[in-house]
Amino acid sequence: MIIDILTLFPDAVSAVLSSSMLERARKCGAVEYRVHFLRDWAEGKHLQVDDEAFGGGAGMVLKPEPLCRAVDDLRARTLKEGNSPFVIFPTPDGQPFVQETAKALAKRTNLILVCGRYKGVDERFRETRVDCELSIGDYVLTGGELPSLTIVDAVVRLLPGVLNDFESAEVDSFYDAPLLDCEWYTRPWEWEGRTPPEVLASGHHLKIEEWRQQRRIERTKQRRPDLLK
Ligand code: 6GU
Repeated sequence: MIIDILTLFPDAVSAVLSSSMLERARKCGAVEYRVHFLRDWAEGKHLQVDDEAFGGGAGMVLKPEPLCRAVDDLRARTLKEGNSPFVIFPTPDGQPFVQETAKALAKRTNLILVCGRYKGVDERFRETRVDCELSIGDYVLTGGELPSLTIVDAVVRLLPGVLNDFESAEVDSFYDAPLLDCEWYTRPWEWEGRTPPEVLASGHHLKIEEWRQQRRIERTKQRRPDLLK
């Protein structure tokens, strides 16, 4: 998979991509990241990418021309490579980004993520260049960088070869049933007078799996009853 990210903060985005699991995924060849500076598509002496909102109020709004030119260039490059790009615009008024969304996006060959700014991106860019608008939750962030990186992380870890068997995505909370995960423990067996449930020391794998599944259901009932409806 190739992921293009268009942003006004390329260094911040690249710093996150070159750390942790996302970097490991790149090194193992599962993904390639291409980070682009929106200002490279700006014109004029001041390389202006935003302007005041028509009608006043709000703050500055990202102008449509640099955004559209940039996405057109990134799209053209992807098409020339023989692939079709999918343009995502993270925004608090988008569709909820959930595990099912991540699974669907993981099947694509090319994603283009456009990091906007809260309150404002010219609506004509959204109408004409964007395939999908996604929100990562009901709260407001200052820009689309963290949501874009959140989406990238959730998608990349689903790509073949990124996780080992132990980390395997198939057993995650939410992977096929929307359940929370069970409790996990490691050494020492006793810590501050507290010990894990005895079944975990039984060596009886079937019983252990039954217990874990029961705990997933129980924890979901207690913590997120909305998921069971
Ligand atoms: Cl996608 N963008 C911003 N700026 N804020 C958000 C969001 C996205 N999702 C939740 N809050």
